[in-house]
Amino acid sequence: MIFEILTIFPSMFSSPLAEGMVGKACDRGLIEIRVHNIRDFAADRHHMTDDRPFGGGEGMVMKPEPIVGALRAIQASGPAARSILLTPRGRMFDQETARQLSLLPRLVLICGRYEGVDERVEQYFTDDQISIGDYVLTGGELAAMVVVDSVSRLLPGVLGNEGSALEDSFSRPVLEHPQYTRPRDFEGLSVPPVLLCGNHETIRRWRRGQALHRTRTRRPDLFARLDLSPEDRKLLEDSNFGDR
Ligand code: 9D3
Repeated sequence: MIFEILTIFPSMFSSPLAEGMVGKACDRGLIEIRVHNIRDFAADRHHMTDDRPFGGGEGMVMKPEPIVGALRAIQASGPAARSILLTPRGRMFDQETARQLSLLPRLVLICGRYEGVDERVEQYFTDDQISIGDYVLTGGELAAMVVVDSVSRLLPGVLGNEGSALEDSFSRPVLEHPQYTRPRDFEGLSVPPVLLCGNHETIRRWRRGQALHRTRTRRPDLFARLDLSPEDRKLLEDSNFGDR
């Protein structure tokens, strides 16, 4: 899959996308991340990418010409690409959107800065608008990295373990059970003895109970939508969750 990123801060993308699983996926040619500087597509003498808002008001707005110029250059350079504007006014990004995007051959991510992008870009030159959550960032760059990261790990061959992407929470709407590793005693804090008992069925039930309990207390919104099995109900009733 090819990601085409439009930004006025290209260097923001070098390290985060060069490390870990995404970096490995680039090395192995499973994904390609092409970062384009919007400033390179500004035709004026000063390579201006922003200007004052018509009608007055605080801050600056990103000009349409450089962004649309970059979009046209990208569209001419290969197969049709879906273009998405990262904006606080977009629909909220979620795992289902990540899954849908992972089916595309090429994706353009446009990162806004300042107060935003000229409305005509959003309306006439992008296919979709996405926000990553209800909090205020300084621009779309971090949001674009979130999209690249979450979409990349869904692509065939990117995760070592092909099954684990499907198993993650938010694919199934239940939070994960707690995890422990060595040492068995960390500064007087012990590992739940059930995990050392060796009975896989007992461990499976304990984990399921923990996962359901956590979902109920931390994410009541997800819990309300769960379709609980008779065993699930029994686990929630019978277990003693020493609540923190
Ligand atoms: C005063 C109104 N602000 C909207 C909440 C203006 C504004 C703030 C921050 C306009 C743009 C930005 C920069 N943010 C993004 O470009 C952005 C974003 C975000 O701030 N939160 C969550 N997702 C995203 S995606 C792009």
